[in-house]
Amino acid sequence: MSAPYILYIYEHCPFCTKARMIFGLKDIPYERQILLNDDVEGPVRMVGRKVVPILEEDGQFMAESMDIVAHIDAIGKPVLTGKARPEITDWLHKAGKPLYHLFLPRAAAAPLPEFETTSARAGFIRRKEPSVGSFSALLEEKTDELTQLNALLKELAPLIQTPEAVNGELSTDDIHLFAHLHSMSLIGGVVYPPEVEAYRQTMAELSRVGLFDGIAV
Ligand SMILES: N[C@@H](CCC(=O)N[C@@H](CS)C(=O)NCC(=O)O)C(=O)O
Repeated sequence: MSAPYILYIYEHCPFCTKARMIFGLKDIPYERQILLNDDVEGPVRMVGRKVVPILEEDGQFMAESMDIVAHIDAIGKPVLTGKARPEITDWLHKAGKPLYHLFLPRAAAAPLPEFETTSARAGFIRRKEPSVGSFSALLEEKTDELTQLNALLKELAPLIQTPEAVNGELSTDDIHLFAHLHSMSLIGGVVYPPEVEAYRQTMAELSRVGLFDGIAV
């Protein structure tokens, strides 16, 4: 019998990482369907707009990563039982800008299935470039933002309470934090303090979402 859950994603999409994580953390099987980045018709037919992640369950469709996380976590015994901490929210907020400036041009060039066709890759560049500036310029000027990110990772290290859960007990902070670290793994030259390294490796294993380390540039 096929898995009752189908998750439609792009591999680079941080919101999709969040939705994928809860299945791994709960050990619930699901089928992963990677859409082409310029497939508009598919998501529109499912949820009325071009967006991922989308969860399909019994012919019903659900969008919104954290709704999917809450929905799957509510099956049986929830695992995200810990409290969120404002320090983590603040850190995620601070890291967001340098992260996405470094991440987007690399995602646009990465060998990912959602960019398998030329039109899918070109469409991504056309839509995303205006929000951050020329991807080729960003790739050349990386030093400043890389320095910022490495400094932020030093600030993150003492906030990590255990490698299995940033606040000691799994919470939505782990979903948001690992999604950031997963995107970051596409960026070469990032220096992970030991606590952050242990956390991202452990979380990759627990959530069964592989890091991009092998294709980082
Ligand atoms: N609030 C949504 C945001 C999802 C989202 O923005 N997904 C991006 C991909 S990372 C998307 O589908 N954007 C439309 C596009 O790529 O055209 C969620 O949390 O699921």
